[in-house]
Amino acid sequence: MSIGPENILILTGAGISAESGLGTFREKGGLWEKFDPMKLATPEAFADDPARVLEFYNARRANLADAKANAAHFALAELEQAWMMAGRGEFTLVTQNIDDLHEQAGSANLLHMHGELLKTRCQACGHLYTDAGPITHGAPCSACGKPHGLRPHVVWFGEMPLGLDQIYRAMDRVDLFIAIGTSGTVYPAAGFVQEAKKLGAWTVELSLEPGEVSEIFDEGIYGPATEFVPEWVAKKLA
Ligand code: BJW
Repeated sequence: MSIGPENILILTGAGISAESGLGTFREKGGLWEKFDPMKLATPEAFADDPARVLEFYNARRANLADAKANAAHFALAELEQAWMMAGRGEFTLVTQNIDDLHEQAGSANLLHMHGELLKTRCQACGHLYTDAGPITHGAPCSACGKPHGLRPHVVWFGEMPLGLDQIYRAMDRVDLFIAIGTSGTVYPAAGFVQEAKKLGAWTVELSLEPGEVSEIFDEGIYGPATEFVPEWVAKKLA
C-alpha cells in the first residue's frame, strides 16, 4: 500500500522563543503585563506618540541582538529539510513572532504573519529596510525622502496580518497542523486550528500549558519547547 503525502503546517508563537531569552506577552511578567499594548501596538498609538512607540521597539531590537535560536527552532528547521528532501509533502512554517530565530536556525519556507522586528517600513512609499539599528524619530526615508514616515514593520492590533492568502492556500491542503508556544488569544491566528480541523487535518498543541483554544486540538503535548519540540520531531522522523 502506498502512503500519500503529508502536508504540514506549523504555527509558532512567543513560547518557542522564550527559552532564547525573549519575553512572551501574556504570561506573568510578560510584555503586555509590563506595558499597555493599546499605547504601543496600535496604529493609533503610533500616530499619537511615535517617539514612545519607537523607543519600545528600539529597545526590543537591541534585546534581539543577543538572542540565539534554541533547540526547538533548530528541530523545526531539521524537520523541514528532512520533509522536503524525502518529498514527504508540503511544509509551511507560519510564525507570529517578529524575531529572526527561525531564520537563524535555517527554516526556509517561513511566513512572518505579524511582521519582522529587524525591518523598517516607510508609511509614505512602502519601502522596506532591513536594519538592526534604532529607528530615528523624524528621519527621512532614503527612498522617497519624506520625513516622519518610518515605522517598525510589525502588525499592530487592528492591522491586517501578512501573508494570509498564502497561509490559507497552505491550509487548504493541510494534513497535520501544529501550534507551538502560543496562547491562542490573538486572531486570526487563534482560529487556524478550527480551519485546519474543518479541512480534516490532525491538530496538535505543543506548549507549556493549554491555551485559550486548547479544547479544539486533537492532541496536546505540554512542556518546555526546547525539550518537547525536538522529541516530537525525532518521533516524526523516526
Ligand atoms: C511556552 C514556553 C516554553 C511559554 N515552551 N511554550 C476575531 C477574528 C479576527 C480578529 C479579531 C477577533 N477578535 C478580535 C480580533 C482583533 C485582534 C485580536 O485578536 N484581539 C484579541 C486580543 C482578542 N486581532 C488583530 O487586530 C489582528 N488583525 C486583524 O484581526 O485584522 C483583521 C482581520 C480579521 C479577520 C481575518 C483577518 C484579519 C492583528 C493582531 C496583531 C498582533 N500583534 C502582536 C504584536 C506584534 C508586534 C510586537 O511583537 O510588538 O503580535 S500582539 C502579540 O500577540 C504579538 C504576538 O504575535 C501575538 C500572539 O501572542 P503569542 O505568541 O500567543 O504569545 P503569548 O504570550 O500570548 O503566549 C505565549 C505562550 O507560550 C503561552 O501559552 C505559554 O504557555 C507558552 N510558553 N514559555 C513552550 N518555554
